[in-house]
Amino acid sequence: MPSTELQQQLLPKGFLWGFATASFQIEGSTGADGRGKSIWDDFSNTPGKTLDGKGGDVATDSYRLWKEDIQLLKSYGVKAYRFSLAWSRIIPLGGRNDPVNELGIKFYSDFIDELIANDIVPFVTLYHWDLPQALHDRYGGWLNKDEIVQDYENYARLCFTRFGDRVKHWLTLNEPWCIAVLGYGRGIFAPGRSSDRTRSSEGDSATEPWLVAHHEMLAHAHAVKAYREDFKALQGGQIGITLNGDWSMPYDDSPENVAAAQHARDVAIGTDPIYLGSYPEFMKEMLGDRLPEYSPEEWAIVHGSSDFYGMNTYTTNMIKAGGEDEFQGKTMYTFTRPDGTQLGTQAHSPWLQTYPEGFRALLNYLWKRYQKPIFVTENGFSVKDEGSMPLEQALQDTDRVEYYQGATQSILAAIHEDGVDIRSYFAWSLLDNFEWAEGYTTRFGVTYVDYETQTRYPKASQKFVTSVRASLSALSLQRSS
Ligand code: GBH
Repeated sequence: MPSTELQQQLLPKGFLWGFATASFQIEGSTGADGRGKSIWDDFSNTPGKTLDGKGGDVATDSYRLWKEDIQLLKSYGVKAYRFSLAWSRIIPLGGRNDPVNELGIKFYSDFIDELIANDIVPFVTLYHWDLPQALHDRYGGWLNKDEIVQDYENYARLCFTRFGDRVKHWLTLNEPWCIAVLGYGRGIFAPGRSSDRTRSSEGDSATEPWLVAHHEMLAHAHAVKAYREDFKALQGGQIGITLNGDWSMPYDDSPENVAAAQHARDVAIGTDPIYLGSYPEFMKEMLGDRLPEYSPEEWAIVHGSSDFYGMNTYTTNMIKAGGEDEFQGKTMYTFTRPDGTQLGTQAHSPWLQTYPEGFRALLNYLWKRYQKPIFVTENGFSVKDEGSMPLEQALQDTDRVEYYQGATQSILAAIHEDGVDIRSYFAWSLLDNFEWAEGYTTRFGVTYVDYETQTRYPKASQKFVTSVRASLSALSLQRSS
């Protein structure tokens, strides 16, 4: 192979690739070993809240099958595994004066040891949406700034103390936009608050999501401050936040739509406070006095509170100006081009189409705007109707293979042709699992889960991802030796 071509095949040294999951989506065993309820427990079992009426009581049964899951990861040859801790297993009632559950700590401690024994780097999310129910009941959870910031920091400190000798990669919060907007605005995720009274008897979609987002930023920033001041020197890890951010592309080149694409990004990927120390002008205009202000002391903690740029990204939207949806920056999203064709291959999830060029564009945008190393912490695809296919057919997940092919090319091009500093790639997900409001109807795994028997079957996409990564890593090794 000519050397330039070889060069383009390489992954940077130390690049972490693997799969991601989240506690509530896989663990099940919601009553085991002293775990307290999370806000998703009852919500997911409430009729009408999930598409198939199923909740997270069993999920992929991974609390019991954890050793099997680690063997699966091992057999896939991964370097790293991104998973989340269930706060209510560790502190069942959640608060800073509530009892700690040693059985919950032991579960995650053993899990981390077993990953390391199998040469898999643990990449840990502290919070992937499963707030202890007791904190919601006690003081309104994320709506209560003083309480949640202190309780979250206390929980984070406990995790650093008990796991930080072995965990060197921390994510504070997964997708704060989803927590705020889907949980307190659209009301489709727990705790399901919204102004829409057909959904919820309480809530105010005009104010609560922005308050929740503000409190999330502060909770995150206080946890990072605690880590940097009291743990980092000894433990030597990195800590940051991870955000959902899909690429937005103007629908056409009219000036309104070009401006709208930036507005969509300002709201959906609203990370300027953390990385630039200010709000985007557009958010100030759109929200006026509904946009919560940080005090100078708070700005000092929030600005710079992430060691890297953590990014979950799935798709690209074409953006038209107009409409009243503040959560999209008063723009309209579409996958239909002006000539009537579709942007890419439609997934089972209505919000998702394949468009690898958008992934590359997003990587470039983030690198130029924020100048931080990028950790891609989620990226994946749900094949249309996979949940209702016979097993043999579901295992031939060609659309997902093509999605990962495109993503791999985009990552390599961004690294080698565009000079973007990318440090990880985690495919979502290791397993089909509880897909929140969509229940089990939507499957994102590279491993098929038969929920009747909890048997795992590798799909074609797993074989693709594993073989492409294996050859890239082998080349990288040859080169560095
Ligand atoms: C991730 O979010 C989650 O981190 C993960 O837990 C989940 O399983 C995975 O995606 C697959 O869904 O039309 O207003 O309802 C991805 C980011 C942002 C994608 C919100 C869906 C729907 C917006 N998500 N989006 S809306």
